[in-house]
Amino acid sequence: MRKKLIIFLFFIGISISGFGQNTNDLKLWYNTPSGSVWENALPIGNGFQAAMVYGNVEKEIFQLNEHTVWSGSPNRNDNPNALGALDSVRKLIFEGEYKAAENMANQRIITKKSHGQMFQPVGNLELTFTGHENFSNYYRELDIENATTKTSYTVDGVTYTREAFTSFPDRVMVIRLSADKPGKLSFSAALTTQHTKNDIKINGNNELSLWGTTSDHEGVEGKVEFNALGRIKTDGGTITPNDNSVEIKNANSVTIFVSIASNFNNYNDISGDENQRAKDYMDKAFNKNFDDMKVAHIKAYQKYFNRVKLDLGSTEASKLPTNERLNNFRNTSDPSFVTLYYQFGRYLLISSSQPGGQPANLQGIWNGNMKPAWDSKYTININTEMNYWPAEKTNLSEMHEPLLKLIMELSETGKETARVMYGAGGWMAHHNTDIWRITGPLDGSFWGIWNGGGGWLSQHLWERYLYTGDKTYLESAYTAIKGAAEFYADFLVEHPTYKWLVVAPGNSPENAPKEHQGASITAGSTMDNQIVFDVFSSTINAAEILGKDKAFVEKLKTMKKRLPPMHIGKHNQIQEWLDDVDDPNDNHRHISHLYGLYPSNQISPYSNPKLFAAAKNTLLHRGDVSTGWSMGWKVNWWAKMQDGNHAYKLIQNQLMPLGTVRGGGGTYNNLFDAHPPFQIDGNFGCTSGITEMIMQSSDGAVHLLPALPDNFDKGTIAGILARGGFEISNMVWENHKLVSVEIKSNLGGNLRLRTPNEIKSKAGKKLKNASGKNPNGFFVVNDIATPIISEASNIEPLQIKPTFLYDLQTKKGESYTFVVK
Ligand code: FUC
Repeated sequence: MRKKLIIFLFFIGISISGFGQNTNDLKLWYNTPSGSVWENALPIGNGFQAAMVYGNVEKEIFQLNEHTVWSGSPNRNDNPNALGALDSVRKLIFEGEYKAAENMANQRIITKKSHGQMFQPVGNLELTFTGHENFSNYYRELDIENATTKTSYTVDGVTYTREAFTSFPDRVMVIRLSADKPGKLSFSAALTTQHTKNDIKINGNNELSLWGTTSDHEGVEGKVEFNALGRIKTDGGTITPNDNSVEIKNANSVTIFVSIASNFNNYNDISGDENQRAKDYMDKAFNKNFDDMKVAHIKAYQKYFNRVKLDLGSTEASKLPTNERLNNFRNTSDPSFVTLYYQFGRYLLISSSQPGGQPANLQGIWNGNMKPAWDSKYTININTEMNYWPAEKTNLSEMHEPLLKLIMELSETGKETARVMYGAGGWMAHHNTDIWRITGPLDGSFWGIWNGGGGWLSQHLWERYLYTGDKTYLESAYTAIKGAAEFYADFLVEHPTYKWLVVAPGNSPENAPKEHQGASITAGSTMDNQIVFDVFSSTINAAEILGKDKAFVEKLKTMKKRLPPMHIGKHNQIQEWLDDVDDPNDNHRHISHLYGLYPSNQISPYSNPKLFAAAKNTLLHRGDVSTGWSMGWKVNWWAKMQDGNHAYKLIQNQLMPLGTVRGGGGTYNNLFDAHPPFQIDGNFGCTSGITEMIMQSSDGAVHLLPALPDNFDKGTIAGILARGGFEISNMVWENHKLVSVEIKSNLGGNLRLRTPNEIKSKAGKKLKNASGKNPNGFFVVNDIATPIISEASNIEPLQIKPTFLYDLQTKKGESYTFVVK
C-alpha cells in the first residue's frame, strides 16, 4: 500500500512542501500522449540539434531539427533601383501622397529577389511498438531542471520507460528505452523526411541514415545538405536491418544515438562535409555510457539554468498535470505556474541558442513544417529582439552570443545594402533577415519599407556591455555600433515642414493611420526617432568610453539635437506619428512608439512624468487582447508602468489555452506561446517581463520590486542581473515589502538602489540617500528633448508609489546585504 502511494505521488508529481522551488515545480507533465498534435510534444535541444518528443506509445515520434537546415543558399536581396527612387518617394511622403509613395516603394524599393528563406525540419525518428495499443499508467514529462524527457507506461504487466535528451557536451540526442522485465523490448526504428531530395538507407545492421537537401525557395536554389544518423546499441535481443528501418527484438534495453550535421559553415560558405561531421559526432559519442552522458549533460545545462532561482510560493493547484494547470490558471491561484513558465523561458533559450550556433528564430529551433509561418525566420521589427530580452537579465549572457554574432554579420552584409540602396555609409537592415543574413526590404512596402532593423539590433551590442562591463568586447563591437549611426547620419533628411531630421521613408512597424490612405510609409515615425536617438546615444557613449572618433561624436551630438521630440497628442497619448492621427480605438498588436518605454528607457516616471502618463493612455487605448508576443511585450510595459496587477493580468491572458479569448493568442499544452501559430517570442517576452516586475535597472538605478502584483505578495529570487554587473544574489519579500536583499558587485562602482520601503545595511548602518545623476556610467540615462504637448491635451502626471533611493559605493567582487528598516 505504502509503496503504491509513493509511486502514485511520483506519478502525479505531487509537491510535498507548500513553499520552496521543489523539483516537481520544474516539470511539464501529462497523463496523455501527444497524438498527432505537434504543440503537445515536448521540446529538447542543445542549440545545434533539437527534437519534439511526442511520447506516443505505439508510434513514438522524435521530430528532428538542426539549426542550419534552411532553404536556399548564400544570396543577397538588395534592390539597387531604390537609390534612383529615393528622392521621389520622399517628395511624395512630404506632400502627403502616402499611397503614391507606397506604390512607388513597392515598385522600386522592395526587393525583386528573395523575400527570405525558411527554417526547415530534418525529418522524424519513428519508433513503432506493435501490440502496445492497450496501455495503462501513462506518464510523460519534460524536466526543465535537468533538460531531459521521460515517457512511461505499462502493457501486459511490463512497464516501459523512454528517456531522451540532446546532450550539450556530446552534440547528439540520446534515447534510452527500457522495460522492467528482461527481453521485453521489441520495436522497429526508421528515419523519415518530408524533403523530396533525400536518400534514406541503413548502414551495416544498426545505423539509420537520412541524407537530404533543403528546398528551393523564392528563386534561390536549396543547397544546404544535411545528414542525420541514428545508431542503435542493444542490450540483449536481436537487431535486423530492413530496407529503410531496423527491427529490434526481445532486447532488455536499447540506446539510440542521433547525430545531425549539415554542410553549412557560415552565411557565405556551405562547403562543409555533412556526412563526415555527422559521423564524427556519432563516433565520439557512441561508445559512451548513457548514465555518464546524462550526468555530463545535466552538469553542462545546469551551469546556466541553476544561476537563477525563483520562488513565488505554491498551492494545491500546482499538483495537476500541466495542461490542466493551463486550463485553470486564469481562475485559480497557482503562483508556481508562473515560476514554471518563467523558468521554461530560460530553458528554451539555453536549448535553442548556444555559442557557435544560430540564434533562436521565430520558433526557436523547433519546427516541423516544410513551409513554416513567416518562414520561421528572423523578424527584426520586434520578434528577434524579444527573443533575447531575457538573455542578460536572467543571467544567460552566453546565450546572447548567437544573436550578437548575427548582428556582427549583418553589419557586414548590411553595408552593401546601405550603399547600394540608399547611398549611405555604415550598415542597415530592414524588417527581416534569415540565415543568409539578407538585409534588403521584403514582403511589400507596408511591412518591408521599415529600415530600423539594424539600428534596433545594434542596441543589443551596447546592452551586452552595460551588463558585463567588458571593454574588450565593446571594442570588438564598436565598429558595428558606430556603423548603425553612420547609416542614419547619412540617411536622415530634413523634414520640410518641421525642420527636424527624420527617417524617410520609414514606418511605425506594420501599422498605418487612417489619414494616410492606408499606407504605412511615413517620415519620422516615433519609433524610428526613438531608435535613431538610441543609436546616436550609444555610439557617443561607446566612443567616449573607448576614446575614439571625437569629430564624429560632435557631429552626432549636433544631429541628435535635431531629432523630433516625442509628442503627446490630443487623446493624451504618445503619438505614433509626427501628426496627431492616432485612433484611440486602434488595438493593433504592435505598439512600436512604446519602444521608448521598453526596451528603451526614454520614457521615465522620474524624468518625464507626463510622457509616462501618456504612455499609460496609449497602453489603455490599445487594450490587452493581442497576439502572443504582443502580450509578452505588454507584460514588460505594465511592469515599467509599475502596475504589477495589470502586468499579471497580461500573464493570465497569455497563459490561457489558445482560443479562450477571441482574437487573442494564448498558450499551447506544451507551454509554447501561441501568436497563433506557435512563435517563441511570446515565451521569451513574458520571461523578461516577469523579471521586470521583480527588478528593473534601466532608469538610473537598480529598482527592486517595482511592480509586484497582489498575487506575488511574498517570494524569493536569486541570480538575476542588473546593469553595471550587479547580481541580485538573493532577495526576499513578504507582504509586498522588501525584507532582505544581497547584491554582489561584479564591477564595483556606485550602487544606486530604489526600494519600495526603507532599508538599512545588515549591520544596521543607515544608508546614504541618493541625489543627482547616478555617477555610475552603466546607468546612464540619455536626456531626451522636451516633449511637445498638444494644445488639446490635458495630460497630468500619474500618482506613482513612493520609493526610497540610496547610493552605496561598492567594491568589485564584494557582496552587500540590506534588510528592512
Ligand atoms: C510581425 C508581426 C506578426 C508576426 C510576424 C512574424 O510581422 O506583426 O504578428 O509576429 O512578425
